[in-house]
Amino acid sequence: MLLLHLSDVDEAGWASAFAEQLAPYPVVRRGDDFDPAAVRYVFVWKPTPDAFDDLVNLEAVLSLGAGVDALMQHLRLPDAPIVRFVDDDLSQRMSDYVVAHVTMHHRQFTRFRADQQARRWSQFYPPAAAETSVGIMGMGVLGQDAAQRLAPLGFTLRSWSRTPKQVEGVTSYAGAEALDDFLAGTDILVNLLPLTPETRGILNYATFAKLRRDRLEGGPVIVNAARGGHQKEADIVRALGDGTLGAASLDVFEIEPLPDSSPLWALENCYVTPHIAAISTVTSGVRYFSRVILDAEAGKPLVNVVDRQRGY
Ligand code: NDP
Ligand code: OXD
Repeated sequence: MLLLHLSDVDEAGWASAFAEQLAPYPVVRRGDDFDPAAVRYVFVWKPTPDAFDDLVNLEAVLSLGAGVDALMQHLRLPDAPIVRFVDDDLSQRMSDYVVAHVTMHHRQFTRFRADQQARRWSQFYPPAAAETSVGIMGMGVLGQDAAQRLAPLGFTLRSWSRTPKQVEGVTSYAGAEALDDFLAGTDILVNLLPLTPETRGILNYATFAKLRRDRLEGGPVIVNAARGGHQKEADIVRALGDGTLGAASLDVFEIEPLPDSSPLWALENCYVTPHIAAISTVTSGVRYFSRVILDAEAGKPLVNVVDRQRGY
């Protein structure tokens, strides 16, 4: 039996799509009348504290989110494997966001917008893409997809991950000891890390001060589409104000929704989006997790299982 436990999304819509795809496999929602011991899979998003109570025969916890940081903090998380969402549709959506913001900053959107508003004809030529270095923090599923889509645009690419990566056209930096070298050659820093104790707060003033400063007019840029916990917003405000950063694109925030009182809303060189960079759609989510369930029921191993030790 599959149990759905989804908050803040259309649980009924997901349930009927799963029921149709998996029939005759039983699919229930938390308000339904069912035997908790019969539940083999629980599909969750923002689970409540009692979400896993009495689910004593779980094969797997299925996470609607690609990021499992909040789930890992659940106080009564069962010992079952956690399968996270990994899907081409999600990757494409995230790469759309990354490419849009990288090219916007490379082509000096903030400057030319200000010139337009001032009716100022000021010819300025941004550096060529090849002269502009995009550094991707987190070279997993999403980071690699973004790199593959940025490469044909001609950017110079580098990545930073826990372990070294061999991706054509991307210079790999790995481990905490390589972070400073990675930052020193980066003009546009794209964050696609998972949120773990090691990565929390990594987008801070000291990090920004280590980015390359001689390439982009106005200063280096950050693009954060991963988690708000990665960034220190007070440091971003300070860095945008004193020129340590030229601009920032932020899709995620320390507190979501971003409070009305946040200074980020009003900064001309800060581009705020409300955690919409990429969404797990019903179509892609049901297709992916139905395959996970049917394969597991057929005795095949689970895929994309979270390593609890690493936290992602
Ligand atoms: P993956 O697990 O596939 O990739 C994570 C990458 O980060 C890996 O390359 C890993 O290194 C690297 N990494 C992890 N810890 C460290 C560390 N301490 N130091 C250096 N590198 C590290 O994740 P995804 O690409 O699928 O997703 C990334 C994140 O994107 C998610 O966790 C989620 O928070 C966020 N996200 C945001 C969305 C949005 O709408 N804003 C939508 C979807 C996801 P290694 O390869 O060596 O293990
Ligand atoms: C995710 C997200 O982790 O939407 O999938 O943030």
